[in-house]
Amino acid sequence: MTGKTKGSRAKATGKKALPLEVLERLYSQMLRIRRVEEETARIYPSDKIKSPVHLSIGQEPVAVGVCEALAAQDVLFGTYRSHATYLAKGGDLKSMMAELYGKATGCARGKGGSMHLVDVPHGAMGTSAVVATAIPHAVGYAYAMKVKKQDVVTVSFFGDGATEEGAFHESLNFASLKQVPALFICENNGYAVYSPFRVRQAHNNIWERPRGFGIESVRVEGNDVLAIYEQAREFVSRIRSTGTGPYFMECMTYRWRQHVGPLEDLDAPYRTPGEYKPWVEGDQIPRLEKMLPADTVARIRQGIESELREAIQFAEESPFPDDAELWTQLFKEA
Ligand SMILES: Cc1ncc(C[n+]2csc(CCOP(=O)(O)OP(=O)(O)O)c2C)c(N)n1
Ligand SMILES: [Mg+2]
Repeated sequence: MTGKTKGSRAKATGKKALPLEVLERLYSQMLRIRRVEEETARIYPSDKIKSPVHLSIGQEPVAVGVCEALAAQDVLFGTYRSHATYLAKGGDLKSMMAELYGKATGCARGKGGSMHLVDVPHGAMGTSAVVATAIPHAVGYAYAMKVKKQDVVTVSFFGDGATEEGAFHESLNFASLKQVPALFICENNGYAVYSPFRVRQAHNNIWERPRGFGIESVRVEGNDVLAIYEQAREFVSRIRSTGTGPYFMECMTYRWRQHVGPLEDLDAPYRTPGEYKPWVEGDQIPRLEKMLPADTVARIRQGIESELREAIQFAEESPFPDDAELWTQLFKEA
Protein backbone atom coordinates (compact mmCIF):
# COMPACT_ATOMS: atom_id res chain seq x y z
CA MET A 1 0.00 0.00 0.00
CA THR A 2 1.37 3.42 -0.80
CA GLY A 3 0.43 7.00 -0.13
CA LYS A 4 -0.99 7.25 -3.64
CA THR A 5 -3.31 4.31 -4.12
CA LYS A 6 -5.98 4.52 -6.79
CA GLY A 7 -9.61 5.19 -6.20
CA SER A 8 -9.62 8.36 -4.15
CA ARG A 9 -13.13 9.64 -3.63
CA ALA A 10 -12.08 12.59 -1.55
CA LYS A 11 -12.15 16.04 -3.01
CA ALA A 12 -8.86 17.52 -4.16
CA THR A 13 -7.44 19.98 -1.66
CA GLY A 14 -6.03 23.42 -2.16
CA LYS A 15 -8.92 24.83 -4.21
CA LYS A 16 -9.55 27.48 -1.62
CA ALA A 17 -6.87 28.51 0.86
CA LEU A 18 -7.70 27.77 4.48
CA PRO A 19 -7.51 30.59 7.03
CA LEU A 20 -4.07 30.94 8.58
CA GLU A 21 -5.39 30.21 12.08
CA VAL A 22 -6.70 26.83 10.91
CA LEU A 23 -3.33 25.95 9.36
CA GLU A 24 -1.65 27.07 12.59
CA ARG A 25 -3.87 24.85 14.72
CA LEU A 26 -3.43 21.85 12.42
CA TYR A 27 0.34 22.27 12.48
CA SER A 28 0.52 22.95 16.18
CA GLN A 29 -1.64 19.94 17.12
CA MET A 30 0.25 17.53 14.87
CA LEU A 31 3.61 18.73 16.17
CA ARG A 32 2.39 18.63 19.77
CA ILE A 33 1.26 15.02 19.41
CA ARG A 34 4.52 14.07 17.64
CA ARG A 35 6.63 15.65 20.37
CA VAL A 36 4.56 14.11 23.18
CA GLU A 37 5.00 10.68 21.65
CA GLU A 38 8.70 11.17 20.91
CA GLU A 39 9.24 12.10 24.55
CA THR A 40 7.11 9.15 25.64
CA ALA A 41 9.37 6.89 23.56
CA ARG A 42 12.48 8.51 25.03
CA ILE A 43 11.30 8.06 28.63
CA TYR A 44 9.86 4.58 28.09
CA PRO A 45 13.04 2.49 28.58
CA SER A 46 13.50 4.05 32.07
CA ASP A 47 10.43 2.06 33.19
CA LYS A 48 8.84 5.20 34.62
CA ILE A 49 5.97 4.74 32.16
CA LYS A 50 4.05 1.81 33.54
CA SER A 51 1.76 0.87 30.67
CA PRO A 52 2.35 -0.40 27.14
CA VAL A 53 2.29 2.40 24.58
CA HIS A 54 0.80 2.23 21.08
CA LEU A 55 2.20 5.28 19.32
CA SER A 56 0.48 7.19 16.52
CA ILE A 57 3.65 8.75 15.11
CA GLY A 58 2.96 9.18 11.37
CA GLN A 59 -0.81 8.96 11.85
CA GLU A 60 -1.29 12.38 13.48
CA PRO A 61 -3.12 13.93 10.46
CA VAL A 62 -6.17 11.71 10.98
CA ALA A 63 -6.91 12.67 14.58
CA VAL A 64 -5.94 16.30 14.03
CA GLY A 65 -7.80 16.80 10.73
CA VAL A 66 -11.00 15.26 12.09
CA CYS A 67 -10.92 17.00 15.48
CA GLU A 68 -10.34 20.39 13.88
CA ALA A 69 -13.77 19.94 12.26
CA LEU A 70 -15.48 19.30 15.62
CA ALA A 71 -17.04 21.63 18.16
CA ALA A 72 -16.29 21.59 21.88
CA GLN A 73 -19.49 19.68 22.72
CA ASP A 74 -18.76 16.87 20.23
CA VAL A 75 -17.37 13.60 21.52
CA LEU A 76 -15.14 10.79 20.36
CA PHE A 77 -14.61 7.14 21.19
CA GLY A 78 -11.28 5.54 20.32
CA THR A 79 -8.89 2.66 20.62
CA TYR A 80 -5.81 1.71 22.65
CA ARG A 81 -3.83 3.85 20.12
CA SER A 82 -5.41 7.04 21.38
CA HIS A 83 -2.79 9.59 22.47
CA ALA A 84 -3.46 11.51 19.25
CA THR A 85 -7.26 11.52 19.43
CA TYR A 86 -7.25 12.37 23.16
CA LEU A 87 -4.91 15.34 22.65
CA ALA A 88 -6.51 16.55 19.41
CA LYS A 89 -9.93 16.67 21.10
CA GLY A 90 -8.52 18.83 23.88
CA GLY A 91 -7.67 16.18 26.48
CA ASP A 92 -5.44 17.46 29.26
CA LEU A 93 -1.75 16.69 28.64
CA LYS A 94 -0.70 16.68 32.30
CA SER A 95 -3.41 14.14 33.15
CA MET A 96 -2.37 12.02 30.19
CA MET A 97 1.32 11.95 31.15
CA ALA A 98 0.42 11.18 34.77
CA GLU A 99 -1.79 8.33 33.53
CA LEU A 100 1.09 6.88 31.53
CA TYR A 101 3.19 7.01 34.72
CA GLY A 102 0.39 5.24 36.65
CA LYS A 103 -0.03 8.19 38.99
CA ALA A 104 -3.07 9.19 41.07
CA THR A 105 -3.36 12.47 39.14
CA GLY A 106 -3.80 10.61 35.85
CA CYS A 107 -6.95 10.97 33.77
CA ALA A 108 -8.04 7.45 34.87
CA ARG A 109 -6.47 7.92 38.35
CA GLY A 110 -3.54 5.74 37.33
CA LYS A 111 -5.68 2.67 36.73
CA GLY A 112 -6.03 2.75 32.96
CA GLY A 113 -2.66 3.63 31.46
CA SER A 114 -2.01 4.66 27.89
CA MET A 115 -4.70 2.41 26.44
CA HIS A 116 -7.54 3.90 28.50
CA LEU A 117 -7.31 7.65 28.21
CA VAL A 118 -10.45 9.52 29.11
CA ASP A 119 -11.37 13.19 29.47
CA VAL A 120 -15.15 13.47 29.50
CA PRO A 121 -15.34 17.28 29.90
CA HIS A 122 -13.33 17.62 26.68
CA GLY A 123 -15.28 14.92 24.83
CA ALA A 124 -12.69 12.11 24.94
CA MET A 125 -15.22 9.56 26.16
CA GLY A 126 -12.94 6.59 26.58
CA THR A 127 -11.17 3.87 24.73
CA SER A 128 -10.87 0.14 24.85
CA ALA A 129 -8.02 -2.29 24.31
CA VAL A 130 -10.43 -4.83 22.87
CA VAL A 131 -10.50 -4.30 19.12
CA ALA A 132 -13.76 -2.76 17.77
CA THR A 133 -15.55 -2.63 21.11
CA ALA A 134 -15.78 1.16 21.25
CA ILE A 135 -17.64 1.27 17.92
CA PRO A 136 -20.99 0.13 19.40
CA HIS A 137 -20.38 2.45 22.37
CA ALA A 138 -20.13 5.36 19.95
CA VAL A 139 -23.27 4.32 18.10
CA GLY A 140 -25.22 3.98 21.35
CA TYR A 141 -24.03 7.40 22.47
CA ALA A 142 -24.96 8.96 19.14
CA TYR A 143 -28.41 7.36 19.29
CA ALA A 144 -28.91 8.76 22.80
CA MET A 145 -27.93 12.22 21.56
CA LYS A 146 -30.47 11.94 18.77
CA VAL A 147 -33.27 10.80 21.09
CA LYS A 148 -32.45 13.61 23.53
CA LYS A 149 -32.20 16.11 20.66
CA GLN A 150 -28.72 17.23 21.71
CA ASP A 151 -26.47 19.11 19.30
CA VAL A 152 -23.60 16.62 19.57
CA VAL A 153 -21.65 14.86 16.83
CA THR A 154 -20.21 11.52 17.95
CA VAL A 155 -17.04 10.28 16.28
CA SER A 156 -15.88 6.67 16.32
CA PHE A 157 -12.17 6.08 15.60
CA PHE A 158 -10.93 2.55 14.85
CA GLY A 159 -8.29 0.74 12.81
CA ASP A 160 -8.47 -1.34 9.63
CA GLY A 161 -8.21 -4.50 11.76
CA ALA A 162 -11.38 -3.53 13.62
CA THR A 163 -13.36 -3.79 10.38
CA GLU A 164 -12.81 -7.57 10.58
CA GLU A 165 -14.91 -7.79 13.74
CA GLY A 166 -18.63 -8.53 13.78
CA ALA A 167 -19.23 -5.55 16.09
CA PHE A 168 -18.13 -3.24 13.26
CA HIS A 169 -20.78 -4.55 10.84
CA GLU A 170 -23.52 -4.72 13.47
CA SER A 171 -22.77 -1.16 14.53
CA LEU A 172 -22.89 0.17 10.97
CA ASN A 173 -26.21 -1.53 10.36
CA PHE A 174 -27.79 -0.15 13.53
CA ALA A 175 -26.30 3.32 12.99
CA SER A 176 -27.78 3.45 9.51
CA LEU A 177 -31.13 2.03 10.62
CA LYS A 178 -31.48 4.73 13.30
CA GLN A 179 -29.71 7.42 11.25
CA VAL A 180 -27.57 8.39 14.20
CA PRO A 181 -25.55 11.63 14.13
CA ALA A 182 -22.18 9.86 14.03
CA LEU A 183 -19.02 9.97 11.95
CA PHE A 184 -17.02 6.75 11.55
CA ILE A 185 -13.29 7.19 11.05
CA CYS A 186 -11.30 4.15 9.95
CA GLU A 187 -7.56 4.81 10.39
CA ASN A 188 -6.22 2.38 7.80
CA ASN A 189 -2.50 2.09 8.59
CA GLY A 190 -2.18 -1.10 6.57
CA TYR A 191 -1.52 -3.40 9.53
CA ALA A 192 -3.17 -5.26 12.35
CA VAL A 193 -0.18 -5.85 14.64
CA TYR A 194 2.26 -7.48 12.18
CA SER A 195 -0.26 -8.74 9.62
CA PRO A 196 -0.43 -6.61 6.48
CA PHE A 197 -3.79 -5.84 4.97
CA ARG A 198 -3.20 -8.07 1.90
CA VAL A 199 -3.00 -11.29 3.96
CA ARG A 200 -6.18 -10.47 5.90
CA GLN A 201 -8.76 -9.08 3.52
CA ALA A 202 -9.72 -10.13 0.00
CA HIS A 203 -10.49 -6.61 -1.20
CA ASN A 204 -8.83 -3.35 -0.31
CA ASN A 205 -12.13 -1.48 -0.21
CA ILE A 206 -13.09 -0.74 3.37
CA TRP A 207 -14.62 2.58 2.32
CA GLU A 208 -17.04 0.84 -0.07
CA ARG A 209 -18.55 -1.47 2.53
CA PRO A 210 -20.56 1.10 4.51
CA ARG A 211 -22.39 1.85 1.27
CA GLY A 212 -23.94 -1.61 1.52
CA PHE A 213 -25.60 -0.35 4.71
CA GLY A 214 -26.71 2.85 2.97
CA ILE A 215 -24.00 4.97 4.58
CA GLU A 216 -22.27 7.68 2.56
CA SER A 217 -18.57 6.97 2.61
CA VAL A 218 -15.26 8.22 1.18
CA ARG A 219 -11.62 7.22 1.20
CA VAL A 220 -9.07 9.97 1.83
CA GLU A 221 -5.69 9.13 0.34
CA GLY A 222 -2.15 10.02 1.29
CA ASN A 223 -2.48 10.99 4.98
CA ASP A 224 -3.31 14.50 3.73
CA VAL A 225 -4.30 16.56 6.76
CA LEU A 226 -6.01 19.26 4.70
CA ALA A 227 -8.10 16.74 2.75
CA ILE A 228 -9.03 14.94 5.98
CA TYR A 229 -10.05 18.22 7.62
CA GLU A 230 -12.11 19.38 4.63
CA GLN A 231 -13.92 16.05 4.28
CA ALA A 232 -14.61 15.83 8.01
CA ARG A 233 -15.84 19.42 8.03
CA GLU A 234 -18.32 18.65 5.26
CA PHE A 235 -19.69 15.54 6.99
CA VAL A 236 -19.80 17.21 10.41
CA SER A 237 -21.68 20.21 9.05
CA ARG A 238 -24.23 17.92 7.38
CA ILE A 239 -24.72 15.97 10.62
CA ARG A 240 -25.07 19.19 12.59
CA SER A 241 -27.53 20.82 10.23
CA THR A 242 -29.81 17.77 10.00
CA GLY A 243 -29.21 16.04 13.36
CA THR A 244 -28.81 12.79 11.44
CA GLY A 245 -26.08 10.63 9.93
CA PRO A 246 -24.03 8.54 9.85
CA TYR A 247 -21.08 9.15 7.51
CA PHE A 248 -17.89 7.18 7.03
CA MET A 249 -14.30 8.10 6.18
CA GLU A 250 -11.49 5.64 5.50
CA CYS A 251 -8.26 7.58 6.04
CA MET A 252 -5.19 5.98 4.50
CA THR A 253 -2.23 6.42 6.82
CA TYR A 254 0.92 4.70 8.06
CA ARG A 255 2.39 3.88 11.46
CA TRP A 256 6.12 4.60 11.78
CA ARG A 257 6.80 2.80 15.04
CA GLN A 258 6.26 -0.69 16.40
CA HIS A 259 2.66 -1.85 16.86
CA VAL A 260 3.31 -1.49 20.57
CA GLY A 261 6.43 -0.05 22.13
CA PRO A 262 8.72 2.92 21.62
CA LEU A 263 10.97 1.79 18.76
CA GLU A 264 11.04 2.78 15.10
CA ASP A 265 10.65 -0.28 12.90
CA LEU A 266 10.27 1.01 9.35
CA ASP A 267 12.70 -1.63 8.06
CA ALA A 268 11.18 -4.51 10.06
CA PRO A 269 10.72 -7.76 8.10
CA TYR A 270 6.94 -7.69 8.37
CA ARG A 271 6.87 -4.58 6.19
CA THR A 272 7.56 -4.53 2.44
CA PRO A 273 11.02 -2.99 1.89
CA GLY A 274 10.82 0.72 1.14
CA GLU A 275 7.02 0.92 1.42
CA TYR A 276 7.36 3.53 4.14
CA LYS A 277 9.18 6.04 1.92
CA PRO A 278 6.19 7.88 0.39
CA TRP A 279 4.60 8.15 3.81
CA VAL A 280 7.68 9.53 5.53
CA GLU A 281 8.40 11.87 2.61
CA GLY A 282 4.78 13.01 2.79
CA ASP A 283 5.05 13.88 6.49
CA GLN A 284 2.43 16.60 7.05
CA ILE A 285 4.33 18.42 9.79
CA PRO A 286 7.08 19.86 7.53
CA ARG A 287 4.43 20.36 4.83
CA LEU A 288 2.40 22.68 7.04
CA GLU A 289 5.47 24.25 8.58
CA LYS A 290 6.33 25.61 5.10
CA MET A 291 2.91 27.30 4.92
CA LEU A 292 3.45 29.30 8.11
CA PRO A 293 5.61 32.35 8.94
CA ALA A 294 8.91 31.44 10.65
CA ASP A 295 8.13 33.41 13.80
CA THR A 296 4.79 31.59 14.17
CA VAL A 297 6.56 28.24 13.88
CA ALA A 298 9.16 29.28 16.47
CA ARG A 299 6.45 30.43 18.90
CA ILE A 300 4.48 27.20 18.48
CA ARG A 301 7.58 25.05 18.97
CA GLN A 302 8.60 26.90 22.09
CA GLY A 303 5.10 26.66 23.57
CA ILE A 304 4.94 22.92 22.96
CA GLU A 305 8.34 22.26 24.53
CA SER A 306 7.52 24.17 27.70
CA GLU A 307 4.06 22.56 28.01
CA LEU A 308 5.70 19.15 27.58
CA ARG A 309 8.40 19.82 30.21
CA GLU A 310 5.73 20.88 32.69
CA ALA A 311 3.59 17.81 31.98
CA ILE A 312 6.51 15.41 32.47
CA GLN A 313 7.51 17.14 35.69
CA PHE A 314 3.90 16.96 36.89
CA ALA A 315 3.78 13.21 36.16
CA GLU A 316 7.12 12.56 37.85
CA GLU A 317 6.23 14.52 40.98
CA SER A 318 2.69 13.14 41.37
CA PRO A 319 2.06 10.36 43.91
CA PHE A 320 1.06 6.80 43.06
CA PRO A 321 -2.57 5.97 43.96
CA ASP A 322 -3.40 4.72 47.48
CA ASP A 323 -4.29 1.04 47.80
CA ALA A 324 -7.90 2.09 48.47
CA GLU A 325 -8.09 3.36 44.87
CA LEU A 326 -8.20 -0.28 43.78
CA TRP A 327 -11.77 -0.47 45.06
CA THR A 328 -13.18 2.72 43.53
CA GLN A 329 -14.93 3.24 40.16
CA LEU A 330 -15.48 -0.50 39.70
CA PHE A 331 -19.25 -0.31 39.59
CA LYS A 332 -21.66 2.47 38.84
CA GLU A 333 -22.28 4.30 42.07
CA ALA A 334 -25.93 4.87 42.83
C1 LIG B 1 -11.10 -8.61 20.06
C2 LIG B 1 -9.61 -8.53 19.99
N1 LIG B 1 -8.94 -9.38 19.18
C3 LIG B 1 -7.59 -9.33 19.09
C4 LIG B 1 -6.89 -8.43 19.84
C5 LIG B 1 -5.38 -8.35 19.73
N2 LIG B 1 -5.03 -7.13 18.97
C6 LIG B 1 -4.62 -6.03 19.59
S1 LIG B 1 -4.33 -4.78 18.53
C7 LIG B 1 -4.78 -5.71 17.20
C8 LIG B 1 -4.72 -5.16 15.79
C9 LIG B 1 -5.77 -4.17 15.48
O1 LIG B 1 -5.44 -3.54 14.28
P1 LIG B 1 -6.14 -2.22 13.81
O2 LIG B 1 -7.58 -2.27 14.17
O3 LIG B 1 -5.80 -2.04 12.40
O4 LIG B 1 -5.48 -1.08 14.73
P2 LIG B 1 -3.99 -0.53 14.75
O5 LIG B 1 -3.28 -1.25 15.87
O6 LIG B 1 -3.37 -0.76 13.43
O7 LIG B 1 -4.12 0.92 15.10
C10 LIG B 1 -5.13 -7.00 17.60
C11 LIG B 1 -5.53 -8.06 16.68
C12 LIG B 1 -7.61 -7.57 20.70
N3 LIG B 1 -7.00 -6.63 21.45
N4 LIG B 1 -8.96 -7.61 20.74
MG1 LIG C 1 -4.25 -1.02 11.53
